[in-house]
Amino acid sequence: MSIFEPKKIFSACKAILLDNCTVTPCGEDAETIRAFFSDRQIPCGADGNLTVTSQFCDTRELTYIEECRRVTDEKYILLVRQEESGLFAEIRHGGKRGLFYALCDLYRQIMRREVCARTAENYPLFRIRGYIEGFYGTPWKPQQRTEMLRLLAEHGMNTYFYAPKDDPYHRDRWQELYPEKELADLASLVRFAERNCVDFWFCIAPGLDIRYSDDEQFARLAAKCRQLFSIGVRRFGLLLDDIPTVLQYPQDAVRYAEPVNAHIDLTNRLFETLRHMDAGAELVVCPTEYHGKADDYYISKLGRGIAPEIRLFWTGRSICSLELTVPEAVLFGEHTLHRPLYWDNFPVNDAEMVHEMHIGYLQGRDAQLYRYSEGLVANVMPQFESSKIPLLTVADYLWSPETYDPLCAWEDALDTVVGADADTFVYFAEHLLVSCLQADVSPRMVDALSLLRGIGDVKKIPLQFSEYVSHIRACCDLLQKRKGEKLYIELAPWIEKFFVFADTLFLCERYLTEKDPSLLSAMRDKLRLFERLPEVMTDFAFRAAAEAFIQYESEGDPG
Ligand code: LTM
Repeated sequence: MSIFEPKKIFSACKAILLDNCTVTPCGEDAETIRAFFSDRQIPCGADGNLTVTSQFCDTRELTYIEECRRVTDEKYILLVRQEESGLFAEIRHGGKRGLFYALCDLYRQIMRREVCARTAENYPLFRIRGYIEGFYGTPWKPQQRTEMLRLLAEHGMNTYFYAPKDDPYHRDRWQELYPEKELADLASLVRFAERNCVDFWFCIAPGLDIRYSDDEQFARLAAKCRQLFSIGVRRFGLLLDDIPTVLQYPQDAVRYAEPVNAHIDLTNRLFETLRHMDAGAELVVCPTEYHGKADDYYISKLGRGIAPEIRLFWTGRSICSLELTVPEAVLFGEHTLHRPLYWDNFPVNDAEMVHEMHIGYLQGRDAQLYRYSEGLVANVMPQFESSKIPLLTVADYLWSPETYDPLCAWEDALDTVVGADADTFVYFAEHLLVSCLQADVSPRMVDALSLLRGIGDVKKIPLQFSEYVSHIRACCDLLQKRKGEKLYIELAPWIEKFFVFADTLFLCERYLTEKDPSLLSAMRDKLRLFERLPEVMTDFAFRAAAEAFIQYESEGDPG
């Protein structure tokens, strides 16, 4: 269910068309309302056709989430009513974020040119909802970062972790301060995040070469954090993933004996230093053993050794986990004395996954996980445009995990990213569902191809097959037409392979009417080309069906 589906509805919805919206901001947050809509190119003025007013309500109803048993500033009630004098939206909120999300809700309705006159309450269930730029590969550009941040903030995410493995100042050259330009870019991102109610976490990864026992090196780490502190960062991540699993220097071995002791000491010292800079500073640590059963020596000891306020990242049972479950989260809590903050390695597609393109949907995360974890941040793909699709589904899950429907969320995400052509695009996208979460093939394709075996008489070409092929043809036309656009440029290698798949189907369709054996051999050539291309698609089901067809038609059914 989309984040805009309220948790409670107090009155039935009456849809009201709203063209050429001009907002008249009123009430105690009038300036915030004006800034919000002006930022999004919705005109604001005294004689608008939508009056928006708001009020902070410091009550249980608006500052407490019963399901999570926690206080929040993210809840709101949106009342929209039509009067003779025009349309009125009244927001009651439990704090800054509640107001922001109510405005996002209204903004989406304005963009659809149809507002819903009703009274409804809404709030998110996970506390930390976000994404981490934590992949190996070319980091996103500053302008891409702000674009993604705005999109996901408008879909209810409240957290962004800056952790690009290939930003040299994040990892390889962690000891060096950021040069002026890079620092200025980060500073504007920090400000942008603040304006969009997103917590910005800066991560540093010194573990490749740090001498844990060396005070001078620690001073450099502190100086680097102080530099980020100077541009407004108050939340930090200490990433100790993908580093040597043994102590590299004799001084460290003498002082700590084992890596976990060095990690505990470094984490606690950094936390203390940050808290000296600002009593509200926060720290999360990513352990070297960041996945598994949660009861191993290293993670249990690390969790118990670090201050309780420090958060602990965890990717689940595996690096890229098929499932994240409540019993595992509980076990993690029991052994580490921390609730896991999930670093979810979906949709990331770096390292051995570079030939996969994860534009599918999140699934396999328990509906009740919000009760047993600190939250979840999804690691993104280097392909920025494509990442939007799965991330929007993550946003939906994190807001309403109990009613999350992966396929509905995916449909919404495709609508948002692809637009009016989403229904056609999906014929391509459903071939890219292979990831750590699933090995699904396109059910539509499997159904269509399963009809091919032993068709014989031309008149009996199954309608379902012809229909499927015409959808694929429309989809190829779309991919061809939009090939110059950013999303399609990123997807080009997979699109090329999809064209080979499509060509094979087109040949097959022709063969069914013409029965020309040369078409079978052309199909065979296409299949060989398809096999050679490294991009991961729903290869197996397709190849198996196509090969069986060619064999049957050339030699008759061996069975
Ligand atoms: O997952 C973690 C904690 N670290 C790295 C990520 O940076 C990387 O993107 C993912 C996926 O390859 N795997 C990791 O080990």
